Amino acid sequence: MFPVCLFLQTDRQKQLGTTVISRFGEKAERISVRNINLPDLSFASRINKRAQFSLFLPEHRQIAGKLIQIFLGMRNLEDFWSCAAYARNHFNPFLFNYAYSVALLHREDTREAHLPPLSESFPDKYVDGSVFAEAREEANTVIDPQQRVPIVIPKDYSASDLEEEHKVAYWREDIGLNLHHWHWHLVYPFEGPTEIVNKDRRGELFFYAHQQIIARYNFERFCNGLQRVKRLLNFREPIVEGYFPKLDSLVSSRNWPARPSNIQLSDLNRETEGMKIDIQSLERWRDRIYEAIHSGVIITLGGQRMNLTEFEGVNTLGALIEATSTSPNRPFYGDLHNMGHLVIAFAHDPDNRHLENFAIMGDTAINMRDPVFYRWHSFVDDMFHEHKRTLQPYTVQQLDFPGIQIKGAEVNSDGARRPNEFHTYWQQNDMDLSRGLDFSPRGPIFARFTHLNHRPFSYRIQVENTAAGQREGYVRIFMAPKNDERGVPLQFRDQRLLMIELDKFPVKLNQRNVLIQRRSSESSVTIPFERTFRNLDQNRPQAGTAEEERFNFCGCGWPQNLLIPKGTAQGMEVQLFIMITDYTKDKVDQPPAGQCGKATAYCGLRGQRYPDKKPMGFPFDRLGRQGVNNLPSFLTKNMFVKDMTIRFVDRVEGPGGRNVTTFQASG
Ligand code: CUO
Repeated sequence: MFPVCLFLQTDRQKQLGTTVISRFGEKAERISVRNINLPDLSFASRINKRAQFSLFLPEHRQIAGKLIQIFLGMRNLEDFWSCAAYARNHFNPFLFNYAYSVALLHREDTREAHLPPLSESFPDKYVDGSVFAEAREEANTVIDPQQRVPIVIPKDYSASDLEEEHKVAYWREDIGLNLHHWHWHLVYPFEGPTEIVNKDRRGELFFYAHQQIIARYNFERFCNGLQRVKRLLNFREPIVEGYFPKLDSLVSSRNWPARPSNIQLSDLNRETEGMKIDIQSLERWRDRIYEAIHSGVIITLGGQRMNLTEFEGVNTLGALIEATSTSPNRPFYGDLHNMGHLVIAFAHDPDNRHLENFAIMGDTAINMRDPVFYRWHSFVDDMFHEHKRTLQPYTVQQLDFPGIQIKGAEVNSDGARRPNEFHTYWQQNDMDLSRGLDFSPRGPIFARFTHLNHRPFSYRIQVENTAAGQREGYVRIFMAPKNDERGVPLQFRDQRLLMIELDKFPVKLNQRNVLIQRRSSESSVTIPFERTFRNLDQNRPQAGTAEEERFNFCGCGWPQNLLIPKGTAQGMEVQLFIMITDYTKDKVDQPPAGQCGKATAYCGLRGQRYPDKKPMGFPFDRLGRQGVNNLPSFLTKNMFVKDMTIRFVDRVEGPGGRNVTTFQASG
């Protein structure tokens, strides 16, 4: 058993040698902490205990990187716990939580550790702030905790329909979505020991994971009658989209600031955070990166020329744009993506005259709630596409799988009368706030939230193999809207950027006619709802059992409930795209994936290489070859397109009982 939340039981003067509690609600466990000689951790106290923590702030990032290095360097588990217990008691809780979580995910001896979702430790980052006053009231009421009624969070609490952008707030504010993004950045820290920063194709995955966020967001916008998000290319133009998060903080001394509509970005000069950055610097870095893309050459720190090659180029660009500590030349190309987050996050108080904190754009745990996140990331995304547009389109030979032809495909949603329809609806679920409150209630206190969901479904794909011998195929499934904002069929050059990955898996093609069947729950993109919210499940298997092993939390993965966009009440027209490539060419030889090997598409594989040799986003990462104007003209025999609809029913399905956390597992 690994302590996930470390709570020192005794007072802080006793420091080490005391007892640590790992708390899972009622199931508290005591773990002895050894007396050890601690390394010098005083650097970590530079971040005030009550301050918000941001990975985008260079000072915070460096301190976190150092702390991670120390946690990873502890010789054995006991020493690691002892060191972590000290850090938990002495330093900023967000800093501690981040560094400890990254260490748990990367230490060999904590491979099986359970990492609780951040929504459990810090529920104030995920639910309407007004809930906590009610929670306090509930806690003070003398009733049996089992009889408590969940506090219902209204579906629309952050804005009204007067604000157009609010139409997609249900998606931006989805708890599982934000947890996925937080977890992605835990798996891929941009500062720390090189071996955990410089993972296999990390820069490329930064591009792809965020490209898919933008593609999915635009898809969702189409479902709600909105246009594609506009990239924030001009840093001096007012930002039309405002955002008022309604999040209170139980830990820090300030609540999350809002950003009014039409705010203008300004140069930052904030002594408190040691931040001095001009808009002009962002512009200079932007222009230098575009120049590198157009010339195909990067100038390294040592002054050498480095080509942006066909397959490695995107990875190098990722390190350069994000920017990670492995950027080939940070002084010259700067820290564009991270600093952009900060300049936007401080737009309401750039010189600290109001002593205000950064807004949620500065926190990877919650910044996907804010519309401006997508404007910024569309800009970042387009830089990668600009590079991809310089590459030769894939030839028919590169796309085809000779002898393999897809003859037909069908999707069946559970309980649906007709094939080829996805069905979406609202679902309610309860989350227990009690473990993350700043007081100790007796028993659980549930908040009930509403999220999008869809009926589970399955694919049936008919394949013909006319080649001699056995073949192994890699099935790639994507989906995109059929029409643009005006209802006009999308051109290939636009539709490819809206393609969202739904699944990818190997198959054996041993006979002439093969029927492939696959459930939505098997998707290589998602993790199940229960895993996103592990501790919401009261039926969680007993600790230490083999059953629990299977239930292990590996929280990086797109939330299953958002696998399918919302669609429309009339039935939105979409196109399902299926392709089979030669698995013997795409396969990466490595040991089979372990517990966390499911949601690999956006998260990669823990401790292993990305399990697909093709460029991420293939075959839609490049422009179409000559003559390809639309999806049908792009197809080779090993591809297939099926027109489908996504039908949304405006009905809320409840969790089914008071204080009972049940899951309508979505696929
Ligand atoms: Cu994930 Cu900007 O990289 O928030």
